[in-house]
Amino acid sequence: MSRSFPSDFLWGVAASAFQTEGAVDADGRGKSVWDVYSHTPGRTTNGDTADIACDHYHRYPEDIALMRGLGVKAYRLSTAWPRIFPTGSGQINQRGLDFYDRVIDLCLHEGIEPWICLHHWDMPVAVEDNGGWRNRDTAKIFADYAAVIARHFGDRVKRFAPINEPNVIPWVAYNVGRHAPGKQDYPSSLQAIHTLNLAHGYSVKAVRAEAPHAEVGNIVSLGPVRPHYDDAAHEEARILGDCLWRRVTVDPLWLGTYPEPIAKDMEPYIQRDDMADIAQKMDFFGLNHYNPVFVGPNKNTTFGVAETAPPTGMGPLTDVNWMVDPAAFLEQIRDTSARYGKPTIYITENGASYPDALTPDRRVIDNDRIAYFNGYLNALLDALDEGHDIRGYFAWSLMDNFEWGRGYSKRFGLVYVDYPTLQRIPKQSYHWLSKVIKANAV
Ligand code: GBH
Repeated sequence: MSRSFPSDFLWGVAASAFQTEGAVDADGRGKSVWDVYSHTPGRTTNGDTADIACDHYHRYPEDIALMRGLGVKAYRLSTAWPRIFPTGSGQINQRGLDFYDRVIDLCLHEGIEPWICLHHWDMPVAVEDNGGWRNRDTAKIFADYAAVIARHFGDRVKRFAPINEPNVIPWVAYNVGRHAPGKQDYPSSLQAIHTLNLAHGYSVKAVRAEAPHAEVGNIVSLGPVRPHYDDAAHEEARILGDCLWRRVTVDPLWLGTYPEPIAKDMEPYIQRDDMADIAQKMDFFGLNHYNPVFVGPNKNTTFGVAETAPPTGMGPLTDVNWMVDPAAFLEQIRDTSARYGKPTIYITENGASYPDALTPDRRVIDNDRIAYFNGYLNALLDALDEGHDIRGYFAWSLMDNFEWGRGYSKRFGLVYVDYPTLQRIPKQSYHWLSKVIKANAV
C-alpha cells in the first residue's frame, strides 16, 4: 500500500560548493582550508583534491536540468566564502557573486527554490591563519560575509542557514583531526564551539537585517549516540559524546544554554550578552541525518572520545560503514521535537554511499540505495503520523562528489559522475525517487 506525504511537502536535493564546483582558481576565488588540506600528502584517500570535482562551476545548467528531471522543488546549495571574500573579509569579489546569480536565476527559472547555506566548511585560508573558529573575532567577519550574501540574494532567496553542521567542525576538525584544518587541541576546540555558536547568532541577525522576509534556520547533523560496548567507560564516553555531538552547537541556539556535562568548561569563553546573541529566534530546524553514531573512549583525541565503527552484527552497513537504521531516524526526530519545543523541521540531508559501478551499457543499478531511501522515507512518514512538524526532505546528494577525507572513493549521488569524462548518469535510485516525488507517495 502506498503512503502519501502532505500535499505541500517540499522535495529537494542538497549539495555543497567545495564538494561539487571545482574551478578553484576561477574568477578570483581565494584558497580555502580544504584546498590546503586536500593538497597535503596523506590527508585524503588516494590524495584526491577538489580542484575539478564535478566541475559544477561550469556544468551547473546540466545539473539544474537533472534536478528538474528529478522533480524537486528546492535545491540546497552553499555559497563559497572564498569566492566572495578571497581573504575572508575586505574587498568583495563581484565575480563570485555573479556565479551564484547565474545558478540562482536558473533555478528560479526552472521552478526550483534555492536555499543558501552560508558555510559548508570551505573557510578562507586567511581566516584560518588568524585562528579560524579558534578565534572569536571570526564570528564577526563571518556575519559581515553573511550580510553581503543576504543583501545580494535576499530578493530571490527565501531560506538561509548559517553553517552546515557546526557540530562536525569541533568534533572532526579539532578533535580527531580528520577534517581541515586537522587539529587535535582541547582548549581551542572549546573556543571553536563557542565561536561557531556566536557566528551563528551574529549571522542570523545580519540575514534578518538584510533580508527581512527570508526564513532562517540552523542545519546540524544528528543521530542517536550509542556506546560501542556495554561497560562503564563506554557509558561515560556516550554521555560526553552525546553532549559534544548532539548538544553543544544546538542547545545554545534553541535553549540558550550549554548542556550540563560541558557547561563549566565553556564558562571561560562566554562574554556578557553572548548567550542572548546566540539564541536568536529561528524559523526552522534543519536536520541532517544518516546513521546512529557509535562512540567509545579514545585517548588519542582531544575530547577523549571518538566515533567507532558499529559493533558487529548490527545488520546492513553502507559503504562508509554506517548502520542502516531507519528506527534511529525516527528516534532522532522525536528527540529534536521534544527537546527544542516542536520546531518546524526540514530534513536537510539524508542519503547513503554504496559502491556503485557502471554496467556495460552504462547504467547504475543501486538497489541498496533505493532500499535505504525507502526505509528512511517510511520512517519519516511514521514521524509525520506522530505529529512532528516536518515540512520537507532534501536527499544527499544530487550527484557523486568530493566526499571530504574520503575523496571520490565514496559515492552518495542519485546521479553517477564518471570522473574521467565528468559525464552524469542518473542511477536507478534517481528514477525511483523521481517517481516517489511525482506521486508524492512511497
Ligand atoms: C554530511 O555530514 C555533510 O554535510 C556532507 O558534506 C557529506 O558529504 C555527507 O554528510 C556525507 O558524509 O571518518 O572521522 O572522517 C555528515 C556527518 C561527519 C559524517 C564527519 C562523516 C567523518 C568522520 N559527517 N564524518 S571521519
